[in-house]
Amino acid sequence: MALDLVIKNADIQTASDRFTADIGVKDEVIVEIGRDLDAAGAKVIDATGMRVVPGGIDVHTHLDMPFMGALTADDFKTGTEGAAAGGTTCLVDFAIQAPGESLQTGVDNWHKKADGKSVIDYGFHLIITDLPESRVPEMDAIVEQGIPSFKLFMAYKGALMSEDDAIFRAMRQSAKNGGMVSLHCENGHTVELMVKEALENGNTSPEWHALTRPLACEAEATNRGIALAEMAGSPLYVVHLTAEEALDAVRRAKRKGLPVIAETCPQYLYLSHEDYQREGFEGAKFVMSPPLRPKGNERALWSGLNDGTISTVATDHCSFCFELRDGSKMGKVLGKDDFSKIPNGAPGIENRMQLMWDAVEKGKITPSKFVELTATNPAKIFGLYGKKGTIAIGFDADITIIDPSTKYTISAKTHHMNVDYNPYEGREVECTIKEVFMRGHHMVENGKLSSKLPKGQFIKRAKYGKTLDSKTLEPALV
Ligand code: DUC
Ligand code: ZN
Ligand code: ZN
Repeated sequence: MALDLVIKNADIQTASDRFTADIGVKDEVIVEIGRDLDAAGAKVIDATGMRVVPGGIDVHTHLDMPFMGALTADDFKTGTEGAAAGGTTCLVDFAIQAPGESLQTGVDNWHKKADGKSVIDYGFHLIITDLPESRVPEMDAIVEQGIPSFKLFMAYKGALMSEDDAIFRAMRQSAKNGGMVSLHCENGHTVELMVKEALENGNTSPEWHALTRPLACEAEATNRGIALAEMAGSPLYVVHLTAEEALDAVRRAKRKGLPVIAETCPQYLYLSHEDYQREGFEGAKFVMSPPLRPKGNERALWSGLNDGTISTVATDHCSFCFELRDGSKMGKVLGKDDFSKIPNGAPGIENRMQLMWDAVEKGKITPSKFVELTATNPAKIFGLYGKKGTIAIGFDADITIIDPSTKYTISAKTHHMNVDYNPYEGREVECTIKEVFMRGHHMVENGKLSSKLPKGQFIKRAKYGKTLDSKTLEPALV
């Protein structure tokens, strides 16, 4: 068979194996893996000295999202260009049902935002903000459209927050229709109260964002969310887990055999509460929810990654510029005199793979764990496996080639995201993203984002516990 692309001498790393072979690609799919493949007429990349891993899958992004009176700086074009530059070839973004709106309207709006703009393949979760009993059956149609995951917020009272009864309804319906509920676990009632008191006492600086959302605020909500899912008999995905006490709750649930899955993000592994104490208003760059945690907490998260309590590393990419841009209301400076008005969120879509491979180089995780966390588990948990999530015959040719011998310094001056700062500014990582292919399309060439980028496709994902080729997954895998 005449191949379109051959990656020669690839030191291939999957979640379970490492071996050296050539990878042959035809019509966007991996069709051969073996020694000395016939490359006549094909584009040839020699990967000698590199590490070859599955393209990253980021299952937690917020692109083109209106929030807290602002709009994220990255839309589906700039956000996915950043993703591609950083070795991520597929993402699952959060569509939003606004209060009073049907679930379908939320999904339709997100298709309009992404269609024709995304340069990598994508799927959606749906954020539910308004779920009276009468609306519950609408969830079934969303699952059937290949959107089998929903997110509900236990925080952001008066905006995104759902009460326990709505969460419980969503979980019970998911248990029936093959969907899964994700939860943002923070107690929105205590946050509201503590924020009000802080402001009344004249405490307005960014650090107070974290002081009003302590570790126990997340742990309480995580425990409650797990109990609700247990009552509903449904799986639960805990997004952006940060607190050691919340991790303990997930560990206990897993020990009981409950299908509770946890995600964390690089910011909670690499940054800390001390970043809120930077000079002037700089701390605003790190205002996100849950907040960054005191130094030392990250040790528990690394343990959680290594012992399997945490299954995925996603970004929660939610980029707001620091300064106001072109008179628009995008900036963190909206909260200059009141931390509660700082748009919550930080960029990271471009840096996840580098930061996590840096952890491989520093011995914090193994190369197979890297693949598991950044691609294989996300694919399995969110119904992409069979098409995405590993390097194997029949899978999309989503391939990232990492150069572990060249260091890279992260900076807003060189990143591709449309945001005027980078929370990891100046950090050196022990690798560069050298080549990236998405369905065989060459997106990063010798470390540079290509000027000819492909169109990403919406991926209809499989239901919870299934793969796209209709196989059933072992619950133990996640
Ligand atoms: N947390 C953020 O920091 N931003 C968006 C939503 C969220 O949960
Ligand atoms: Zn969240
Ligand atoms: Zn989020």
